[in-house]
Amino acid sequence: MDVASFSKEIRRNTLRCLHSQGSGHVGGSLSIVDVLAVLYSKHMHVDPADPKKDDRDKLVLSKGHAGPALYATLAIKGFFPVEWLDTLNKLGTRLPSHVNINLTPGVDMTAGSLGQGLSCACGLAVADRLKGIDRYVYVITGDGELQEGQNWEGAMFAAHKKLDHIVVIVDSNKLQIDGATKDVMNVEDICGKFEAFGFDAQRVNGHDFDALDKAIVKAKSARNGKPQCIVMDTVKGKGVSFYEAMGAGVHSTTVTDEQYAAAMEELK
Ligand SMILES: Cc1ncc(C[n+]2csc(CCOP(=O)(O)OP(=O)(O)O)c2C)c(N)n1
Repeated sequence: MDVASFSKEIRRNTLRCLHSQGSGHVGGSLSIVDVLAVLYSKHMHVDPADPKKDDRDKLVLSKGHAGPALYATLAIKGFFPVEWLDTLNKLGTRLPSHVNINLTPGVDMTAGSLGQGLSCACGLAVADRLKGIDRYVYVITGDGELQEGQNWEGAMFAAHKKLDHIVVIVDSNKLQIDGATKDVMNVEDICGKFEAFGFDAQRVNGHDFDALDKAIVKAKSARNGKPQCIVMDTVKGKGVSFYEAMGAGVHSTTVTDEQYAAAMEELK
């Protein structure tokens, strides 16, 4: 499957997953679909048949509320049956709305309380160094999430420890729960901030597969003692016209039978 088809399948299955619950974090799930498609088709060294493989690359989905997009990706890759997508947040499910390392094959870190993912990645990366394991640790954060101070403690630590196998990917969809990130508490200049903390930083269109791929290749090949940051310009609700048009309201919204049918029509 090419990246564009993979991405479309992830979008369709993300909405399938959210539709099973009737509502959920639609906007921030859809905005990271394209980077998940690029990561899991070209970069993540993982084995669906052996999710805990020692030398696998790890992904910390710090914006853990976007679990449905990761679940869709992992299901398509074969980490678990796609039917699990119909159980989001139901009693006894393996797919809670926010990601949990103990429940879902392929999920490498629990998240949901925002702002902690980079710190978790630092712990994973230091452990790799102690154990002599060579891998990449990717972290996906939201732009609103960067308002949490713990991110910057993590950034300082990653740079100090020269954790150059950490790649932080910021989903800059410009919206959080309550409105535009620039109005709630401006986090720009994101690249400049990470650079000031000792990272290399790049900014790309988060829906351009080639640009994403090139940025990830560049980040992986740097290995210059600096942790890496990729800021993606994205659209919240990307891929479905009526979700894209909703503004901040798309953060957590409904996926009714009618909306699901209309979205599937757009994503044919
Ligand atoms: C510590 C913490 N505070 C508040 C929340 C509730 N919350 C969930 S998502 C969200 C908005 C996050 O905005 P952003 O990081 O921009 O996410 P995205 O737009 O990519 O979904 C908030 C405040 C939370 N999960 N954790």
